Amino acid sequence: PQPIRLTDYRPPAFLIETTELVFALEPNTTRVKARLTIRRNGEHAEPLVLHGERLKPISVAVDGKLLADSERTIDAEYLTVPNLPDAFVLETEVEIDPEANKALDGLYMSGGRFCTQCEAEGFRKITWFADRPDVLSRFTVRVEADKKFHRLLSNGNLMESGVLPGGRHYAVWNDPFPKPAYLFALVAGELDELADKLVTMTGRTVDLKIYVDPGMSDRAAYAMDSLKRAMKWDEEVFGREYDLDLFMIVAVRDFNFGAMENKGLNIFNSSLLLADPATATDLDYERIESVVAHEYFHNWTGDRITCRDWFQLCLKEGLTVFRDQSFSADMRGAAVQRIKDVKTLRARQFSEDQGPLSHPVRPGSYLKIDNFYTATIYEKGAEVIRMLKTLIGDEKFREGMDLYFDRWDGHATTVEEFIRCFADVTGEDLTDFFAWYEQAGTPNVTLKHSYDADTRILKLDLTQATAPTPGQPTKRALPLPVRIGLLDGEGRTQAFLRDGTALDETVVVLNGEATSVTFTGVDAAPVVSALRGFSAPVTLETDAQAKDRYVQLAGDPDLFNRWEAGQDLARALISSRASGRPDEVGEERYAEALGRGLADQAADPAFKALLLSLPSEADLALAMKPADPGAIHEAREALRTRLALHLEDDLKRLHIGLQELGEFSPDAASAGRRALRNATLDLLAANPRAEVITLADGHYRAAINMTDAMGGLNALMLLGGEAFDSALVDFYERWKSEPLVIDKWFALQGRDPSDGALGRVMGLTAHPAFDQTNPNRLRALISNFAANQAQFHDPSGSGYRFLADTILAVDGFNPMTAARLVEPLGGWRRYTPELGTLMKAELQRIAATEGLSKNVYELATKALA
Ligand code: HT7
Ligand code: ZN
Repeated sequence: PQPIRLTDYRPPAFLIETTELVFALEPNTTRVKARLTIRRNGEHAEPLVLHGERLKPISVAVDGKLLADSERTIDAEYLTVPNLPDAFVLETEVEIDPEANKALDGLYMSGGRFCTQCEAEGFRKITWFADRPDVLSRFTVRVEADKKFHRLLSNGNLMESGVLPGGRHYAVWNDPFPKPAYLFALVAGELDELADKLVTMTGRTVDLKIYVDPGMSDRAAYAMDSLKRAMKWDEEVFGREYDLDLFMIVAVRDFNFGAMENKGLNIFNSSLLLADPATATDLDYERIESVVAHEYFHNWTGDRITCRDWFQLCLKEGLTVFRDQSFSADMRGAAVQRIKDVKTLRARQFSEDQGPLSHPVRPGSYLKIDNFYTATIYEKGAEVIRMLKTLIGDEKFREGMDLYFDRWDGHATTVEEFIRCFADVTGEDLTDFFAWYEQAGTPNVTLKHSYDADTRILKLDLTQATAPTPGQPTKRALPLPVRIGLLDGEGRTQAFLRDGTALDETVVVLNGEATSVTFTGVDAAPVVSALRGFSAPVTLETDAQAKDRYVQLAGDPDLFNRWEAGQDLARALISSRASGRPDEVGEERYAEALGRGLADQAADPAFKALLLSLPSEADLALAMKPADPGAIHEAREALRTRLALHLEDDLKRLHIGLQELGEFSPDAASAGRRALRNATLDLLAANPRAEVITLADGHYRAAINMTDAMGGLNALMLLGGEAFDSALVDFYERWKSEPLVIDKWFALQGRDPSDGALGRVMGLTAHPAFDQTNPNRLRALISNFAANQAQFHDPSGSGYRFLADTILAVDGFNPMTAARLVEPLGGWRRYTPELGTLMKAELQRIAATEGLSKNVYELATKALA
């Protein structure tokens, strides 16, 4: 297959001004009629070429005249019509089979309902169309179906509805905003409605409706509350008001991704919408809040202003992640939110950047765009916006955003044009900054300090270098904002002078390969607190000593760096152990420092919970070259055991003291207390004894919400044995009619680090509740197993073989989801030669399989290159 390249971009040959669709819905034989008013774009004599896949042609007519077979060509990917006038009406009719569509792309059925997923290229499986984001059209959609499909929904405003002969009914929807086809949506089926209203900043009343499985509307209350908060926040922080009179969200069980921002009709994976205390954890609540906000924010950053082509994906995704992270920071506390965001960035994006699939935030080529919904586009894309804001300041950032909304509303645009708005409002040349979009890889920054007590001068020397990535052997220096503050030996903030100005904190811009900066008036030998708030997405090496890290861990006012100091210390201790040189004195000292952190009355419980959790095994594997997952697991567990022993009394005290007495509330403070209580139990489980088993079992059985039930079950899993087996049975029996809860049951077993995990996981694939056509269930078991470092990387290679077999099986019906499973094998070069060879062999087997989808082929071959 030939790659698609950014440099090959050409404006569309034809524009589609209006699109009228008529859907006659039937599960196996849906008829789709399209009436498109089309205009030639510029002077040329090219034929009209529309995308269309898996469509059964019924008819094609131009200006009312049916075309003979000889007047048009239809192949597996396109409809081509030559010799057309400059403006004309194209009418087509096709038949499709939604029930047979297990790829969940285009129009398909989920739980007996019709629904759509059109981003990125699903619309072409519904009808012939210019399925590219720069063709914006005004849509009118008539949906007809049997009355048992009670709700008939599409984008925009409801214009008309009524009854048809033969037990059928219809609804007509009009979306006044021109949109690309990827934002089209249709849903039909039996759904309950949760309704609310919101008065916007200009006093307009908007109807808000969330549609869910019958009987589930109570579980949409938190999503509705999140939506209203997000709408108000976007008005207050970005000045953006909702534009239609109706905003709808629908939850579906079968969905390849988290959610989708279709104009006025968002479609959500039910796991990111439905919540009540009994069935959802605090993490579910947190995600619901952030994803509801994310999809809503797309209304301006994605729908009103969209991407010119798919290479510009970060234009909407990176920016919208930045917006949802800012919203969550305002809702839940900036420091804790930032720590969680950086943990995600490191776990997903840094590992992507260290492997063969490393790519720039704006890639230059692809085979299947579905493969580029990556952590680099999303998470690193958000980091780039965050740095831009740090570099130009809050006010100029808002001015630039306002200009962007004014200038590009109603258009499809590019990342260059986005950055140009900030260059225009600041008068700065942002050419160097733009390189962040084009260069792949994680810069490594070094910082060295020298302090002269006599002159009270501190000199900081910073350098940066980025290792080569596939296709980019040489790298340039990028403009990097490094936020810095100073502490004294007691952990107190030290003021200093920079260019004569007294400061507590400053941003040093590393704008080349190396830079030096001098601070004067530094009274005492400083502890340098650098890269505060993780001000740039880099790895940082400093000349700080362990004693400096302890000063920071005890009281760096920058909570990100306080947490980071603990992680750095833990990383060093675990890697010493993993390489056979345990530092027992250091481990005791670390345990004591954590004990002081736990006792700090001023600290937020959510922060303490983060402090207690050690760097993940995947995170540690990134730092160990070559990575030995077995050794990392053992070393990390040994440190956990030491902490559990040393902190036993504190942990038990907290576990009792944090027990919830009142009613469940999903707010951040309550969630933080539950997180801390569950973290104490998790750590206690590292020192297995009958007493701890009783504690975990009691925790599980007394739980009155899902967060605590999962906390108890997780601890029992770590402890193993009969108590765990019986809790697993109990959990299944209790929740077997709740698919979202049973996903958790599968996920937990996928994560089980004890020996024999693969056999159990394979056994679970034969469980009556396992269904590989449902992405949530598939990922719950398989992706969690592939992230289970100790067991997936079993030296026999059986874990790799199992994953490859699963990828090949799923590729037969859902290539997009199959491709997302390839990534755990992609990092084969980072592991010990024995493991790497076995991983590579499975990738080779996948790549050599006949009939592979483009999705899996692209990732497997790139991983091997
Ligand atoms: N913009 C949405 C992306 C998405 C998607 C992409 C590929 C295949 C299926 C998909 N479903 C949704 C979601 C978002 O980022 O907001
Ligand atoms: Zn998005």
